[in-house]
Amino acid sequence: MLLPEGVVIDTITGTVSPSTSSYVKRVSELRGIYRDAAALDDFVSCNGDVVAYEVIDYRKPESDLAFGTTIMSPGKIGDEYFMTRGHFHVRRDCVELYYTQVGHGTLLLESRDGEVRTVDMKPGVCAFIPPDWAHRSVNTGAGKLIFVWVCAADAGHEYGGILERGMRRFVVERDGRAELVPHPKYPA
Ligand code: M6P
Ligand code: ZN
Repeated sequence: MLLPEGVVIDTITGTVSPSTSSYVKRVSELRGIYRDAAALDDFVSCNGDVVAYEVIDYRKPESDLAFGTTIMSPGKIGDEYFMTRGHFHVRRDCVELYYTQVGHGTLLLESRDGEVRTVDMKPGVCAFIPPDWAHRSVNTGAGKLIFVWVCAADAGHEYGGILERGMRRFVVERDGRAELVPHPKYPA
């Protein structure tokens, strides 16, 4: 039987206690998502293969909800900010919530038919991710971006399309500010 439990999410570091699993993604593992592969190689030779983000899960067998945190380092590959891979959910009826605790970012969303939206990520904002919208978090701030996510435990991640063709916008730094730039394959 599942028992009630108070799970502590540290308001500063984003650690989850107790958690059930976690993983990190290092810059070198994210090669395919950045438009400038040479900038990625330069980054790794100058800074080492640093952790771009960490995902910590609380998920219990028999529970239909999962939650956890994502802790994103600040950084850029060329002019593109550190970001997650981006995915649709395999289950097309599943929503997800992202509640930002620390930092500043852009949540980039894209529907199956190519509509693009963003939600500003800053402390106190709970982003609603509707069913069947791809989502990618981009850390546009100078420090860590930490958010709590909640979704159906069996939502599943669909990465293929995004990885192959990219999202329709890049989030880049221009004159010290985050700006959206259309992907050349998909003019705005
Ligand atoms: C959020 C959630 C996770 C996801 C993670 C990283 O924390 O949506 O389910 O895995 O972001 O995003 P991605 O898997 O796209 O790299
Ligand atoms: Zn998701």
